[in-house]
Amino acid sequence: MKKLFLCGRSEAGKTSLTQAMKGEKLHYWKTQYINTWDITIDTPGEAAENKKLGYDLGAVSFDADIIGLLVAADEPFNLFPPACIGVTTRPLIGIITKIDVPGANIPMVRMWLEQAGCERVFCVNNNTGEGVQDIIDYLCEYSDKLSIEEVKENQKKGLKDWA
Ligand SMILES: Nc1nc2c(ncn2[C@@H]2O[C@H](COP(=O)(O)OP(=O)(O)OP(=O)(O)O)[C@@H](O)[C@H]2O)c(=O)[nH]1
Ligand SMILES: [Mg+2]
Repeated sequence: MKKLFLCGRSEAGKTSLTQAMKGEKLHYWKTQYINTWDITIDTPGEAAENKKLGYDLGAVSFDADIIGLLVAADEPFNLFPPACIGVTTRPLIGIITKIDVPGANIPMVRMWLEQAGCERVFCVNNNTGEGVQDIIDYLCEYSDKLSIEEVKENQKKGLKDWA
């Protein structure tokens, strides 16, 4: 299973998603610094909201296999500019959290994430666990290690080298 880097503004639901993916009961825990777990790298929202702290995110993201941009379904503005994919060397996915809240605008948030370059967009409710298994399945789709022959075969088919 690939490791997922979680990036998004404070309160977007990054820590809750980590807990939901681990099958833990949700318990609020403000992220103060970057935490590396077995399945995710959980970052503080402030790092994504501050240009200078954002450089840290860029560096640490290289420790993960997949970059996840999290946006809550009721966020009033978008933190991620179009074409974020251009500065990553990893597959980029979008995760829309809080799909259960009043005022959720999933089509708008999906559009933001697609414009950022996300190859897949997942919708989750961390409280109930809805949609969480889809992310786990996606992370398991990627084989852990590829031989050079497999990489070459993927290249012949026009697939990404790491797929
Ligand atoms: N209704 C609803 N609430 C959620 C969901 N996900 C997270 N929350 C709530 O949103 C609040 C913030 O969640 P966190 O997971 O701590 O957010 P975070 O992105 O880790 O925030 P920082 O650590 O500050 O960066 C908590 O009170 C969660 O219970 C969701 O899918 N639905
Ligand atoms: Mg957190």
